[in-house]
Parts: sequence; C-alpha cells; structure tokens
Amino acid sequence: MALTESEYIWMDGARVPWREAQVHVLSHGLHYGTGVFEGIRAYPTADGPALLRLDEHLDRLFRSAKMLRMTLPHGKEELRAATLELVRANGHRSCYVRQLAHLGYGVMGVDPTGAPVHVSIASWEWGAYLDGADRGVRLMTSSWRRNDPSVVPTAAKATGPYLNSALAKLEARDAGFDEAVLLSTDGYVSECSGENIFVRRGDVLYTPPSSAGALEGITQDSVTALATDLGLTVRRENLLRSDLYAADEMFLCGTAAEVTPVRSVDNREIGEPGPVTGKIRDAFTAAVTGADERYRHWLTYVG
Ligand code: PPE
Repeated sequence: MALTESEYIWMDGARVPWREAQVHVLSHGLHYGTGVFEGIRAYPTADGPALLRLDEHLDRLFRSAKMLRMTLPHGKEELRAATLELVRANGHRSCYVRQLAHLGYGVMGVDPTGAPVHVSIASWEWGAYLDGADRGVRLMTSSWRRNDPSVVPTAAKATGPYLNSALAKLEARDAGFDEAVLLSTDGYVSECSGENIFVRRGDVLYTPPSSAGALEGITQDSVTALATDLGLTVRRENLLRSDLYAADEMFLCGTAAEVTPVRSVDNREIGEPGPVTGKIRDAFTAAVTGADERYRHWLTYVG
C-alpha cells in the first residue's frame, strides 16, 4: 500500500525530518524480527484530532516488549507525550500512528543480548486499509496456519511473527481474494492477517479467544463494548471454519481496518453488509469522533 509522507518522525527522543529516520542494515530487528509495535488511529472531532485508546495501545506496547524481554529506554508518559506532539507537529486532521521498538545495530547473531533498543513513532494519513471495504471483503482461508502460542508469544504485537500474516495475505491476493483468514494449528478460526473476526449467528456475536492465537485486539474490545451497549450478546468462543460459512453476518476489526464487513468466505456468500454490522459501524464512528459522549474516555485530544 502506497505511503503518504508526513513531515516528521520521532526517533529515539528527537523529532527528525521524515526521510532522515533511518537505521543501519545490520540492525538486529531487521535480521531476526526482534521488535514490537503498535498502530493507533487519530480521528477528527469537533475539538480537533483525538487518538483512540492511546493508553491501551501504550500498555500493550510495554506488555509486548516485556514478553520479548526488551526494556524500552523511554517511559509510558514520555511516549505518550511524544506521540501527541508528533501528531500536532505533522498537522494531521486524522492519521495513523505507528510506534515501533526494535533492536538495533551493535551485535550480530540471534542472541539479542547487548543489542540497543530503539524507539520510533511515525504518523501519516491512511484511508481504507482493505480493498473492497464498503461492499464487503472477500476472504479466503489460508493454507498457512496462524502462529501458534507455543511457538511465539502471539499476545505480543511483535514484528517477526508478521511474516505469517504477510505470507497469508500474499496467498489470498494471488488467488484473487481481498484478505486471508488463518486457522490455529487445532483448526479453530484465529484471525485475519491484520484484523480480529466477529461473526453474528442469530442474536449472538462470536469472536475467537486469544488462545486461538489471535491478538487481543483493542478494536475487538471496543466493538465488544459497543455491541454490549447496543443490547447484543458477545461471546468469546472458538469457531470452526464452518461457523464462518454459516454466519448470518460477519465483519473484521482492527485499528487500520476499523469495522469492515465480510461479503464471502471461500466463495460461500454471506451477503451485503448486514444490519448489525451497520449498527456497529455507526456506533464506532460516533464513538471515535466524539459524537457519542459515553465513549469520550477512549479519546485523547491532540490539542
Ligand atoms: N490481529 C492482527 C494480526 C493485527 O495485526 C491487528 C492490528 C489486529 C488483530 C487488531 O488489533 P487492534 O488494532 O488492537 O484492534 N493490525 C495493525 C497493523 C496492520 C498492518 O498492516 O500494519 C493495525 O491495524 O494497526
């Protein structure tokens, strides 16, 4: 996906021009995937741009780092302030923020001991993440299984394991689909290459648990709260591939993808975006733009 450049990137404590935010080719993270990251969106509100669930994202960044035994050289408050300042300096109305902590240059070999930890924050304007987001996306079950929690800590939003997502995404695109669904090694539905999954069957919304290798999505949590407030029942349960085929409605959610309806899975039609998906999308929009006061605590105004 093409990238729209902004003016600045925050790198190791200082704001630098976008094109100067560079690393050495012998950076440990580049060779071995030793890094953790976050994606956060800022939405336009009546009081200027506001970051959605900034604290939850920062907390997950630190949790992910802990799982990889990386000690970040900056505290949560510092990264929080740096993020707000960057979005302000880049002058966005709305944007996507990417925070990254990676192991840098200084040691070679898999053993990460002694490699310096670098932290960067970038922001850019990013529209729809998935092709076909409005009409509903067409999914394909990947031949690649999701990273297994016994192989890598799947609850960490770590860079290396995203090779699994990239392979699944490429395979789906090559086959003419918009996005890939990955199953766990046990054959349960896990998640898509960059989104969590929700399925409606009758009056109940189902979403897979993290034990199926899915990331504990912050948007998944937001959608659960919105759906519950709409009077729907949400259950975190293992789903079979056939549960997707039998869905009354299905949608994906993630920071980049927001709430995206699913039109078909493996060429089994689910149909046009359904009524519950529509309600949740509307509720999500009202929450993230500050129009619905009940969710104002999810927003951090850039100021
Ligand atoms: N699962 C995966 C595998 C995933 O990458 C994401 C986010 C989610 C679930 C949803 O998590 P959350 O953002 O907390 O609701 N994917 C991020 C990166 C996508 C990319 O291509 O890069 C994102 O949406 O920011």
